[in-house]
Amino acid sequence: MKRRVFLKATSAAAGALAFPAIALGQQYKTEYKMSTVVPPVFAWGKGGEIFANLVRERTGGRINIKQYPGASLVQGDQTREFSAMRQGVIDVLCGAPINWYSTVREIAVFTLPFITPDHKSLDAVLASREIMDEYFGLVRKAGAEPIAVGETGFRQISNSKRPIAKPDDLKGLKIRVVGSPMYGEIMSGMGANPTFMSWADAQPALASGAVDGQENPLEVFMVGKIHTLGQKFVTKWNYSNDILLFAIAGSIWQSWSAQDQGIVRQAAQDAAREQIGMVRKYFAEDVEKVRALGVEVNVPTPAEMSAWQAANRGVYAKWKAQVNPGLISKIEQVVAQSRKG
Ligand code: X2X
Repeated sequence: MKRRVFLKATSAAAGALAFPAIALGQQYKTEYKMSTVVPPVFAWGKGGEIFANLVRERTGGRINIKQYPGASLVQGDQTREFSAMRQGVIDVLCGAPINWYSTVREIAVFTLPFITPDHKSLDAVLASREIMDEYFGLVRKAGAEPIAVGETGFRQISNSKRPIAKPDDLKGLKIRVVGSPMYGEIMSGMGANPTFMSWADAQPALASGAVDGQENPLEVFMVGKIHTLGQKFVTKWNYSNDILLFAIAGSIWQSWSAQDQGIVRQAAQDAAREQIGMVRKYFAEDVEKVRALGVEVNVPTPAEMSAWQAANRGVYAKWKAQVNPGLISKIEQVVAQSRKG
C-alpha cells in the first residue's frame, strides 16, 4: 500500500516536471464541456466526438473533453452558445458561427446568400492565409482560441407543399430558420414567412405542420429523416454553407501547457479533416439518395441559379454592410479568382 502511494507520488511529480503549466500551479479541470447542436450520428456531432476522443488519447486523459449534444448546456438554444462560452458554461465550441450572430456578428462571414457557390470557391477562401488570419484574429478578440475549421454543409430548402423552382414559388410558405436574422430576411425577401426556432423545436414543428419547410444540408435531412416529417420537395440551391468552427474558451486555452495546446490543435485539425470528408461524401451522393426516399429533388439550372442570386442581391448587400464589409470583400475577390481558374 505504502509503495503504491509512493509510486503515484513520484509519477505525479514527473508529470509536473514534464508539463510546466501544472508545475506553475494552473489547474486542469476534470472535465471540459463541449457543446454541439447535433449528436454524433450527424457529421457535425461526429466531428466533435472524434476531436474529444483524439484529445483524450493523445493527452493520456489529461484533457477530458465531454460532448453535450443538442446544445443542452444552453437548454437547446444554440444561439446562446458563444455567450455561454464567455460566461464559463461552455469550454469548447464545435459549432456554426451563424448561430452566434447575436453575440459576435463579425464572424458570420461565410453564410451570406450564394457567397461561395461551390466547394472549389469555399476551399479557395479557406486556403487564403490573409482571410483566415484575419478571421482567426476576430475569433480570438471575441474570447476564444480558434483551432480548426470543418464544414457544416451547403444548406438546401425543403417543404411539404410544392416544388420550388423560382423565387416566387416561396410565396406564403412558412419556413423554419435559425441563427441570424439574415436567414429570415432572405426568406421574407422572396415572399416566404420565416419562423425562428432551435433545431430541437424544428422537428416537432415540421411534424405538426406548424411550419411548411426548413433549410439544412441534405446530410442533416437524411440522417434526421426529415422526409418522414412531411417534407416532400427539396431544391438543391447551395445558398449558404457555414464552417464548423472548433474553438477553446480563451481562459481555458491559457491554462494549458504549450505542449497540450499543440496536441489539442492538431487533434481538432485531424477531426475537422475527417468531418469535412463525411460532409462531402454525403453531398456528392445526396440527390440520388434523397430521391430514393421518395422526395422530389430539384437541381437548379445555371439560369435558375442566376435568378436565385438576383433575388437575394439586396439582402446580400445589406448584410455584407452589417456583418463585416472589409473581410467579405476579400472573400468575394478570392471567390471571383477561383471561378476564373
Ligand atoms: O439548427 C440547424 O438548422 C442547424 C443544426 O443546421 C444549425 O445549427 C445551423
